[in-house]
Amino acid sequence: AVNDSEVTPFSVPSYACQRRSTLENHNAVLTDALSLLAEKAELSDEDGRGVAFRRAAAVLKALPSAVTKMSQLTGLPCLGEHSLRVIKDILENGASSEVESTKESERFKALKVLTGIFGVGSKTADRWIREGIHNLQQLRDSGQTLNRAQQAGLEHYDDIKQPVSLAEAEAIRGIVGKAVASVSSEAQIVLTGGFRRGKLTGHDVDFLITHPEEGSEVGLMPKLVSWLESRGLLLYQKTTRNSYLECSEGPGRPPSNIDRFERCLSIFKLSAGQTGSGVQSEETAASPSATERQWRAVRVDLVVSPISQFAFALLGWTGSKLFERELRRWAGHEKGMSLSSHALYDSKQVNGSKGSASAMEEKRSKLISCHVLQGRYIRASSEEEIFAHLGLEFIPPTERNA
Ligand code: TTP
Ligand code: MN
Ligand code: MN
Ligand code: MN
Repeated sequence: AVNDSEVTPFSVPSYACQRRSTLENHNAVLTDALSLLAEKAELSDEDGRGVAFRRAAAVLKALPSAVTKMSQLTGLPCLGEHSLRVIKDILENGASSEVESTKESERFKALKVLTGIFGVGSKTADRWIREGIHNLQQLRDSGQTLNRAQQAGLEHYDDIKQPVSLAEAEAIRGIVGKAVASVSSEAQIVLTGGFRRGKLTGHDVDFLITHPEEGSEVGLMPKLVSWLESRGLLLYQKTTRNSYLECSEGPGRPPSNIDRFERCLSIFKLSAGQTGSGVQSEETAASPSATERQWRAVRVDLVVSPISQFAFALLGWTGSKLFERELRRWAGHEKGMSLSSHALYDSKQVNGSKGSASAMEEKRSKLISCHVLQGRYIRASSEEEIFAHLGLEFIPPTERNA
């Protein structure tokens, strides 16, 4: 055994967007525990705490080998008192009491089941739990009014909770690609989300669609949805139109974190024949009916972006969610810039002056910029350019699995 004085502490940069996070994880037991606590916090509307656990988990994911001693963690960023306590518990006792009791908690289990229904968020789930609804049967029996998304979510619950395989994602890529080509000969489509990061399974399939000629992307989504619907390929869809130019403060407003692209959240009907093999193998079938019928339901997200915003949209929709959050935090805190899935805005370049503005000046310029464009928008036509503008080394999609 190595004694503590010989232990070399690990070292990683503070922001996840400064690190290369592959899918390889030498600390899965620890990161699973911290992720579960993050999930509990998020389901309890404690977002700050959730992010803290997500950041701690991401730091452990980035380590080159398994943590065996607390002393190896000295000096690592983002490991708060609470996360360290959980890690220590696991290293010393093989498990964290807090994690174990969370897993057993009726409230946590109910929140997981209910928010697992497409269209149900933590607020709705919480209300239902307070009304005594803890599972799907109780929800069905309750006579609760469900919106269209929730009805579809409940109906296809077993299929949707089943992970989507890469083969299924590729099959859907083929179908959506054909649909896009049919409605516009020049429109382009890319697979984004977890599959672009090299994941072999996902909870859904994400696509970004654009057109090489600015403005020609307008109207693509309704045509695409009609094409798919007329062929019976959609079990559910809800399209939200682009609202980027509707911000009350006008175009001078620095971009917010919420993106406003035209998007379609859908549930696809994927036939067994389309994946080239059976939809589900006998062993993994959720229910007999899932093998008898020759199709399964798959969540698919479609987003349309104008070409001028494509690089930002691609970066924003590739994830991971924590990587995105860290990019925006880096931009804001370290560079005085504001990054969204639409644009990069340099708020410190007021009247052409360079150098870092004081906090007061920055606050003032942000207030003014609601009315007059003070900073400047930075153009970029590739992800590489965006990283360069942010003063970051380029991290390819497969290394954004923070
Ligand atoms: P998700 O599809 O939720 O996540 P994922 O693809 O990384 O993981 P999974 O395999 O479980 O599907 O989101 C993909 C990316 O899209 C994520 O980086 C954040 C981004 N995104 C937005 O920008 N706006 C949104 O409203 C949503 C839901 C996601
Ligand atoms: Mn390794
Ligand atoms: Mn996804
Ligand atoms: Mn998605």
